[in-house]
Parts: sequence; C-alpha cells; structure tokens
Amino acid sequence: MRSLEKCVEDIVNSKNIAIFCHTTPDADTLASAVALKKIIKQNTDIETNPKQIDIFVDAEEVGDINSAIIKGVSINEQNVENYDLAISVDAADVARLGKWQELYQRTKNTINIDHHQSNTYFANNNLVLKTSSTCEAIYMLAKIKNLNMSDDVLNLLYSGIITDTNNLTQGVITVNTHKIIAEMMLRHINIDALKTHFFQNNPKSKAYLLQKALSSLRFSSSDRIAFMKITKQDLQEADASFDDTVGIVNHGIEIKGVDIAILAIKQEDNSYYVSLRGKNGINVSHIAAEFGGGGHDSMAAFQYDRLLTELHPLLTKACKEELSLHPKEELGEELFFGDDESERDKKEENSNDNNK
Ligand SMILES: [Mn+2]
Repeated sequence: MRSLEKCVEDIVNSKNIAIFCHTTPDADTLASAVALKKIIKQNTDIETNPKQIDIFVDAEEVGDINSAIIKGVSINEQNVENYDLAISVDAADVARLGKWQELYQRTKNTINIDHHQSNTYFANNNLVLKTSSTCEAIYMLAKIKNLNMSDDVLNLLYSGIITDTNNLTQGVITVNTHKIIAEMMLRHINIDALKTHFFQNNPKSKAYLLQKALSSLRFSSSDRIAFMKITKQDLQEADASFDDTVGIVNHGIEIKGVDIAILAIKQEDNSYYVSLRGKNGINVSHIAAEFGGGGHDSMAAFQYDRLLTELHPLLTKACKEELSLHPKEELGEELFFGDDESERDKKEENSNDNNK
C-alpha cells in the first residue's frame, strides 16, 4: 500500500505534526487523534527525532462521556506557527474541520485518515478504508507497519470501534473488526468498563431529551419511515447539549417495520442536523447525499439551513425513492435461525430407514 508507506515516511520525517478532529467531535475522531499521537510517540526515538504533535478540535466543549478520551491531553494549543504535516482523522470532507480548516489547508503536506464512503479525498495522501471506524483503520495501519501500541492505545481504539457501531450492532462491521477485537482482547482492554462508560452512562438530561424526541415520533409511508425532531426548546428544557442527541435516532430504527429513521435536531445557528438510519438494505447515505451530506449505507447525516417545513416534502420524496428500490413484500420475514431440529429429525429418520 503505497500511500501507507508515504504516510509513515512523512510522519517519521516531520518535526511538527498537527492532528485534526472533526467538528461536533464524537468518540471516534477524538480517540483516533489521541491514539495516533500516542502511536507516533511510542514508535519514535525522541532523543534523535524529537517531535511536536498538537491536536486540534473545533468544539466549544466536549461532553462528559467523550471528555474522558482527551483527559490530560492538551487540545488546541498551537505550539508552532506552521506545521510540517497535517493529519485529519474521521473527517469526510475538509469543511468538517471547522475553524481549523484554514490551518490544515495551509500546511504543505496533508494526510486524511478516514472511513466514510463519502470522503472527498481532500488531502495530498488519502487513507480512506472501509472499516467500522477511523480507530479501526488506525489499528490496521499500525499493525501492517508492525508498530507498538500500548494498552492505552488499544483501549482508545476499541472505544472508537464500539461507539461508531453502537456497540457492534450497526455500521460497517467486518471479519476484520471482530479479528481486531479478538487481538485486543488477547492483550488488555477494559471491555466491561468501556461498555459501561459509553453505553450505560447517560446523563439524566439525555433521558429527558429522549422523552421529548419520542413524543415527536411520527410514522409515514405505511409506517416504513419514523420521524422525530428535537427543538431548541427541547434542548433547553431537558438541560441537554448536542452530545445528548447522539443515538436517539436509533430508537426509530429499532421499531418493527421501520426501514428509515430520521431525527432532525435544531442547532444553535437555526440550521438542522439531520441524522438518518436505515435497515433491510435501505441506503440512507444516498438520501443524505441529496442534501449535501454523507455517511455509510445504514447510518448517515446532513445539515439543512432552511425551515423544517421546507425540508419535509423534499426529504419524504428522497426517502420514498429509496424505499421504492426495496418494496416491502421483498423484505418478508426471514427465518434467521433455520429449523435445525426438524432437519435433524428428518436426517435421523432417513438414516434409521437406511439402517433397516
Ligand atoms: Mn467515525
């Protein structure tokens, strides 16, 4: 993989490196940045090859749960005027770097490590892998190059994998994902503690926000679309932040018969962040792309600057087009588990017959 060779070469040869997360940072982008910094440090002889590595995130604040990832790590401290190398992690396009986009783009050498299919290949060197998360991509890249990864790093990378897949239930989960987790488990990762931290640790504000989102739940297209919204007033009344909105859309897609779940969140600047989930082969990244967004087949998102009343008919039309590609009758109730017992009985009967 030529681009990986070049990536490692550039990291080795750069003295000042800046790592960039995306705006509204999630666990994957934060953990990728911190893990990457640690991997570089753990595999560099600081005596002969000293390095300054700074991490940038355009965010007012990082919520309680994700702030554990960056605890003790300095963020947004620009120690040099110009960097030799800029690396973005988990950003599908350069605008996702927010206010740090300019610093990234004026750096002569840029690398883009990501896993979004909608990635725009905006860097000099683009390492876009079809993985569950950018954390999984970083693990693979480090593994191919036989780099050392401390237990700390494994815990960070595991955090990105489980959060981007809603604890291994959604998104791009491959044989590789499971293999990597097995390798991590053979080392040392705190699976129970991390599961509790990321999935059983919601602030009360999130529960109140969920209550409000669920009360807005509406169905359309023969109940194949579930729509929810969160208003600014909801956020205020629940004393919730944008972080608390993460995962709420899953409550829509978990409903029987629903193939597209939509959550529209009104943001501070009055634009909407629209989160989509799909199942039964529905590709919601196609829908998001129609509105300038992107993501993965089963999970995607986009921003919308105008009114919800304007968005509604457009979004409904886009969803219906996608649904028409997968008519309901084709998606009949599959038997997932087969019918082993009667199969076995039949075989036994047959073999008994043969023995007679
Ligand atoms: Mn990600």
